[in-house]
Amino acid sequence: MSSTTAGGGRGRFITFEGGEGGGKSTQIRHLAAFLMQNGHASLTTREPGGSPTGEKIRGLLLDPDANLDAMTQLMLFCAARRDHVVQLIRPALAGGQWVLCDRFADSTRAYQGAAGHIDAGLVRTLERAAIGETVPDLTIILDIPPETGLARANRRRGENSAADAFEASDLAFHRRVRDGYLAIAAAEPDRCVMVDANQEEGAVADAITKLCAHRFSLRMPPRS
Ligand code: T5A
Repeated sequence: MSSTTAGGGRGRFITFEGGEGGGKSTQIRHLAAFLMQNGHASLTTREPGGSPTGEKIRGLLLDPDANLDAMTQLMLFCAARRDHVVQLIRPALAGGQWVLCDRFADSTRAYQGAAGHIDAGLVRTLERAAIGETVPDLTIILDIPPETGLARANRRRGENSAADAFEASDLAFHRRVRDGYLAIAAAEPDRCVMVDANQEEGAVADAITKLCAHRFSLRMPPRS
């Protein structure tokens, strides 16, 4: 978690979503810098995790040896999310910070719901219990073919460390994750915007900068 302290006004909640290796962490760094140029303090956080208890639950969820079924994962993700929302996200928004979150409730819809075959109604019921009214103002879905995203994630991890419990899932699972995100974007076009993540890092950053400038009436950086 990292935080900047300049700026003021009402906080906004922006989540980054998508399959493995889409570049969420990379793009959050670019957006935080752009927001700072506009005088907005931002808090960067992630799921699973974000709060001290959430980070402990993260350890359980990503352990490749834990062999958790999708229902157990669902409950743990929602418990971790509830703590994260209560302990960190709501206080930051109330204090005027912009919160940039690497994954949030849509990950559960896509991974445990669409890919893990858990009933969508149950997923949504637990989502409401976990987040209440704390719904993102904007969700940026970084769309990338799973083969490309997994290759990026593998390269970053290197050959000597093991894939986590989700990276190790088969390609069919990751295709269902992508389909899940496409369905979310189609169902909630006001909140969710798909961005093509299969392009050079700077091009993705430009697309997100323009999108946020337009959505939140921010000043674009001067052309270099
Ligand atoms: N999960 C999570 C669920 O199943 N349900 C849930 O409810 C939640 C919240 C979390 C796992 O948990 C699952 C989903 C995940 O499998 P994680 O370790 O937090 O796992 O990892 P991810 O969120 O999947 O994120 P990644 O670390 O895989 O990737 P990012 O953040 O999307 O990508 P990033 O920025 O780290 O970039 C990856 C690599 O690609 C390069 C970067 O330099 C880096 O090496 N890169 C690019 N290369 C080429 N072109 C570009 N445009 C690039 N952008 C970045």
